This record gives sequence, structure tokens and C-alpha cells, in this order.
Amino acid sequence: MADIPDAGQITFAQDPHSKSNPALKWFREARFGMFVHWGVYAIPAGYWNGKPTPHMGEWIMHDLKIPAEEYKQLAASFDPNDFDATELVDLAVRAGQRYLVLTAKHHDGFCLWPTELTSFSSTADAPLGRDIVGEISQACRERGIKFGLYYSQTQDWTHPDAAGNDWDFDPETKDFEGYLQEYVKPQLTELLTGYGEISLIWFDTPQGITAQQSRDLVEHVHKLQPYCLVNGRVGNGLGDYGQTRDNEMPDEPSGDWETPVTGNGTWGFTDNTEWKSAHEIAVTIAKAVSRGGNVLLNVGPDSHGAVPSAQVAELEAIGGWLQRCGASIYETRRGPFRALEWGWSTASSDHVYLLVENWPVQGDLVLPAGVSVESARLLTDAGATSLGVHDSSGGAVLGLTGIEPDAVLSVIELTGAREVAPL
Ligand code: H79
Repeated sequence: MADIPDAGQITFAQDPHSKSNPALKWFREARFGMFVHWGVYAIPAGYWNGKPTPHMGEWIMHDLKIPAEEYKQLAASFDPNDFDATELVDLAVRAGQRYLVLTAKHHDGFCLWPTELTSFSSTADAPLGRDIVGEISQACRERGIKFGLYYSQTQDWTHPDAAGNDWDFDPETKDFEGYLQEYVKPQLTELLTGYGEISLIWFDTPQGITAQQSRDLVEHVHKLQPYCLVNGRVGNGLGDYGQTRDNEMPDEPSGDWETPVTGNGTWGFTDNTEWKSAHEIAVTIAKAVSRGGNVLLNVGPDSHGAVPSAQVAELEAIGGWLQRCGASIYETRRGPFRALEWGWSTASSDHVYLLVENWPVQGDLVLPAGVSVESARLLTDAGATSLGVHDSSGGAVLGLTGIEPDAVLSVIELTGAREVAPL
């Protein structure tokens, strides 16, 4: 196994031997999900004995080389008395997110469910003994949100045979295959048999895993739940859909894909307050959907289970935007127009949508040459505002003089746009 796996370098290839998973239908329609990074790293929140960790909060154990026996004592302080799974899932609903992926086990090995395989969990070593996977899965089911689980299959810094921790465990004597067979697969069995429908297993950092091992994991998941999606980071070009690097926006991706994005500069909770604005998030969603992909936006609850209020405000603003403009996002596909100077396009069966980043302050929005349009409307809270359409020598022009742009990201719905095949 590689010493320090990196989350990148994932291809968009899909297993040529597997048929396309029918569950991709919900995934394509959903477009926007909530990633939840929660674990004992939320307790130190980026500082160990006063020393700041240099990178992401959930990497503190690795980056400060904290001995496993010392780190594991954090579980005794994992005491999220006030955590309410329905509040978290309601936030996802208010934000317009259609699926949720929870870190059942991140690289540090802490488990958010009652597992037989270790006591380093939210139910055994932690005083309150709460099954966080169970609580959130139930809240998702009640709210109609698809529920998925992140599971770190290669790195586990508290397991002697897994990748990632070479300060406690000698890499020369690690039995990685034994860890996969005797720890990873039994844990996946617990997760895939104990909580009803699991819609997605989200693996990470596959570097160093063999094709045989990746295939074994995919088959294990699909044997237990055939319609559970597996993300591309199971490794070796397998999985049901492609995965970008963290926070990456690909230019010309093919197939079904997803980009995981942070809400600030970390996945696990720290004191970082550089929240991405609702506008930035809307632009990320617009770019991704215009290129056929999904956005999985992270929240990192604090040690009590609370999402910082400044991030809640941005999520609610996104939810408001999706209330008025969601027709351009949900159940849409790649748009017909590429390389627009002023924004991006998506398409449904009835309409083409223009997501306009650079609003012409005075005047007209010029559509690509050769495009004719019957009518155009700006999507608003009140429904829509009709826009004047006229033809110039170059093509259709939308009159925007005196029209206020959207506070988050303006979306124009075109009816009767001349059909252009998606690229
Ligand atoms: O779960 C989130 C991250 O923790 C995980 N993927 C997302 C979804 C992830 N795993 N690995 N990476 C991201 C890449 C990590 C790279 C770094 Fe480092 C970790 C850069 C700094 C800390 C390892 C240590 C590489 C350089 C120093």
C-alpha cells in the first residue's frame, strides 16, 4: 500500500463488465446532496494540546502523528447530547439537497454505529451510546432523502493492518488483504444489512488497492444490495459513477459523475469560518449540472452535532434559490450551449435553462449564433418574469434592460429553443 494515499487521480471509466446500475436514475435526478463529515475529530477541532493541525480537521491524527492509543481516548468525550438527526436532515431538505452521505467510518477508524469489529465507536467507547448511522438513516427515510454511507476502505489509522498509519504500525508487516476480508467486508455487511435501503456506498483514497480487491468490494456491496450505488473511489476504474478529485470541476467529463466540495477549508469541523457563499455554491452546481454531474456539499457538525449558523444561512439561501430555480437543476441534463461567456446551460425535456453569472447591466443577452427561441422567462420567487425576445443577425437576443438579476444566480427558462444535440 502507498504510504500516504491521495484522494485524486480518479478516472471516469466504469467497469465494462457491469451493466449500468438502474439506481443511477435517482442519482441523475437528484443533482445536489449533503456530505456529512462527523466523528471524534470534531472534539479537538483542529488543535492538539494547543498545536494547530496544518490541513483539514479530520486529518489531525495523521498530520500530527498522534499515537492510536492516545487518539482513541477521544471516544470517551464523544457526547453529543443535543444532536438531533431530524434537525440535520431538515437542514438538507431546506437546502434543496436530495441525498445525504454520512461518514460511517473515516480514515481515523471511529465508527458511528454499533459494530462488532471494534469498540472505537459511538456506541461502545462513547458514553451516550448513540447509533448515529441508525438515527440519520431513519430521519432520511422519513423525509424522503436518499441515504448513503462514506466508508474509508484503505486507510484506517487505528487498525494495524490498514493503510495510512506508519507511525504506530510497521508497513512491512501489514496484512492489508486480511484487513479487507476480516474487517472491511464484515463492517460493510453490518451497514448494508442493518439499516434497510442504503442508496450509496462512498469509498475514498483507493490508491494502492488492487483491481481484484476493488472488484471484491463492489461485488460484496451489490450482493447485499444490488441497487446500492458505489462511487468511483472504490478504485481501479470501477464503481457505478465517476468521481472527481475533492473540490474539482472537470471541463469535459463523460458519463455520470459527482464532485465532493467543502463548505469551507475543511471537511471535519474546525474554527475555519471561510464559508462559501450561496452564490459560489450555486455557480458550482450550475457548472456541474451543465456538464452532467452532481455536487455533494459538505457540512462538518461540531462536537455537539451542530452545523455552524453561518453555514446554515448559506445553505438556506441555496435552498431558496432552488425553490425558484430548481427546474434548471433537478432532473435536468447537460445543456446544449457550451463555452458561454456569461454562464452555463442545462436542459429538461421541455426547456433549455440559462444560468447567467455575468448579468448584462444594461441591455441584451445574446444567445449563440443560429439559435431561435419562442419565449423566455426569468425564474423568480413570484413565478417568472417574461423577457422580450428578438432576432438580430447573429441569433436570438433576450432583452434584460430594467430587469433585476437574481440575488444568488439568475436563471432564464427558454421555451421552443431550436434543438441542439447535447455535446
Ligand atoms: O473525506 C475528505 C477528505 O478527508 C478525504 N476526501 C474527502 C472527501 C481525503 N483523503 N485524502 N485526501 C482527502 C487527500 C489528502 C491530502 C492531504 Fe495531506 C492530507 C494533504 C494534507 C493532508 C497527506 C498528508 C498528504 C499530504 C499531507
